[in-house]
Amino acid sequence: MKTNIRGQGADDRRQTTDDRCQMSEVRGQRAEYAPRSLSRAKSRGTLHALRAFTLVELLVVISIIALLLGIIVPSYFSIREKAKYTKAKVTVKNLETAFKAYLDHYRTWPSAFGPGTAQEIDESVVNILRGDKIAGNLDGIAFYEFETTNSSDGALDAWYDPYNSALKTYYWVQVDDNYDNKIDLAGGQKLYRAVIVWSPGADRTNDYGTGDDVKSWD
Ligand SMILES: [Ca+2]
Ligand SMILES: [Ca+2]
Repeated sequence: MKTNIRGQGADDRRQTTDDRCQMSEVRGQRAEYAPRSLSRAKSRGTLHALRAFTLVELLVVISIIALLLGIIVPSYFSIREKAKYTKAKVTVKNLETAFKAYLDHYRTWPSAFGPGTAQEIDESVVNILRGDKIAGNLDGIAFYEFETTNSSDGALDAWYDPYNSALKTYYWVQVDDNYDNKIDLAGGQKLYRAVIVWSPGADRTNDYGTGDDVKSWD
């Protein structure tokens, strides 16, 4: 009987232990649920905060991009204009050298190079300078290598717009056709040179060596 009582006591203690375990499980479940709920609440808050931050971040990024474009775009056009100026400057110098080489070889200017007034470097001049064996270059010497093989365009300058044929601008030349070692410019200025070459410049207007024209003689 005592044994039974003891056994019953042991059962009671086991039952109590089981109850504690169940309670612990419940607490554990609660403890488990509680952080999940909190986690979800936090997640919602974080998501909300994340969305708000993304919008702010987007505005900041847009502002930075606008600022950078404001710096880069003018720089790009400035660099492009400087590149065209440099190209024109090198070309007028090289063309002047080519005309001088022609004069050194033939000791005279052909009629195609103009009657002493400014003229565009057109097809007839290009054909002679590039080495066509024609009147004006019977030896067929190539004095200059032009970018284009289509001489009908003449010598298009650095500001020529290839996408707008209406904006064709050419290099210009004037030679000392009376061989007095002077070139009389349109404005009355005299230059002690055998030949000068220039580009109309960024305004695409021939200012006869003034304004923004790119000159071979300075
Ligand atoms: Ca002269
Ligand atoms: Ca000009």
